Amino acid sequence: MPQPSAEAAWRALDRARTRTTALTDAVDDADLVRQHSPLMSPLVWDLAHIASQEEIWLLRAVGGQEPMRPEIDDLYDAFRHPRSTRPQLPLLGPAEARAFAHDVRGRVLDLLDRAPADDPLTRDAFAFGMIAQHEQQHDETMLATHQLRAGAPVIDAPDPPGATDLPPDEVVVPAGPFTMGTATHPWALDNERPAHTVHVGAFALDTTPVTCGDYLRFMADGGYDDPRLWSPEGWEHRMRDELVAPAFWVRDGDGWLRRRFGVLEPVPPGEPVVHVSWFEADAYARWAGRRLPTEAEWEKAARHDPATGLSRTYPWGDDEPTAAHANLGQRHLRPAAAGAYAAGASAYGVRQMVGDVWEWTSSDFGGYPGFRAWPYREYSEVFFGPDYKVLRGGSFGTDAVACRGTFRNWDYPQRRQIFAGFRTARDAEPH
Ligand code: AVJ
Ligand code: FE
Repeated sequence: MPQPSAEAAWRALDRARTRTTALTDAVDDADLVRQHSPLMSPLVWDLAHIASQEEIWLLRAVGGQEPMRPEIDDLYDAFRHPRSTRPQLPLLGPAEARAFAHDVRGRVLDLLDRAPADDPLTRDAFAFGMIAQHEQQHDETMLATHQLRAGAPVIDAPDPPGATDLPPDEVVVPAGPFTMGTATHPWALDNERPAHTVHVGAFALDTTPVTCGDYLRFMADGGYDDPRLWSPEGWEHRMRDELVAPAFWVRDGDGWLRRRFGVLEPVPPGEPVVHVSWFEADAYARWAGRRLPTEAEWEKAARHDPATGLSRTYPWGDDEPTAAHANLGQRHLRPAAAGAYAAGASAYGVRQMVGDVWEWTSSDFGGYPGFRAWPYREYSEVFFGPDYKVLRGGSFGTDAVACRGTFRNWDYPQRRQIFAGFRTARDAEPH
């Protein structure tokens, strides 16, 4: 299997730690150990869990070292303790967690420094890339925890670029095969492999994610009050949780405001809607006379280049994402307006597939034909089945190292705390 270079892996680890430090230093110790929502861990758990996974996969598995603190393994095993119960555990305190993370990273540096270029270590560079992605995934989770915390703002970022031009509402992707997944991307995780050919029927896809303005029309048209627009489970969820708007929206007279990282602001009509569940996205699509795209449709529209017949790494090609391509990496703390990032368009002219908001697809999470769990079943395989829906494309809170045209995320269809939005599709006549 192709390997990321050890140097690239090191840069990615370093960038992840800068972000972890910023997210955990932004709040005081009381806030670090507090549980801001039963859906989330205290931030101090994420911090020590990041270090614990790094110790297990880099120092023990790659470096052959003895466990540093075997007695804490259990506390940071995500499968032993659900998020809601983590505050009750005898967790490392803020100072201890920071010291543990610092110690582990120091030893990882030593390991890399001592390894000659042809050492098996550099052949194991995938493990370093996997751990960099793991830390960044938890950084995005910690960013979602920041969004859930009450109180004055503690993080800030400049606004993203605006829309340049509005593309046509939808594009048609003709029927035909494309290559889904990857056999060669050095950072790809097990669920992105192997590459395989999928035949996709003709479909039309929104060129941008659904905006808050679009979503307000669904709300104003009684979308939340019409059970015919919802799946049975979705309607149950809407009734039980008394949903009337996306998460973090606050009524303001006849209109709506939204709370974003501690700031109350008008709902921006031109910006992709975020913090909606799969059930809400599904109901909106039905209201619009459309449907959510399947995962294969999403990936074909993002990656397939009809001129070459090949699948690209990113919608725009194989170049690494820059600030001109996509809203990634917590450079901004909100999605960019629909119609931004013309340079990030796919071969079919679809915009903002990578970055801005995770996009719900209609597909359940499963393994591709020939899937092999690697290096551990608990990364993906244990989640396969009808309980989880696939999300694609990454959000403004996703780092580039954990985002590409093949990257797959998944969550329960009722979840709204993640940075998730959607776009819609419809069947198209074959020509
Ligand atoms: C891929 C985002 C669903 O956060 O549960 C973190 C990533 N896996 N630690 C998650 C993950 C193990 C995972 N998601
Ligand atoms: Fe984890």
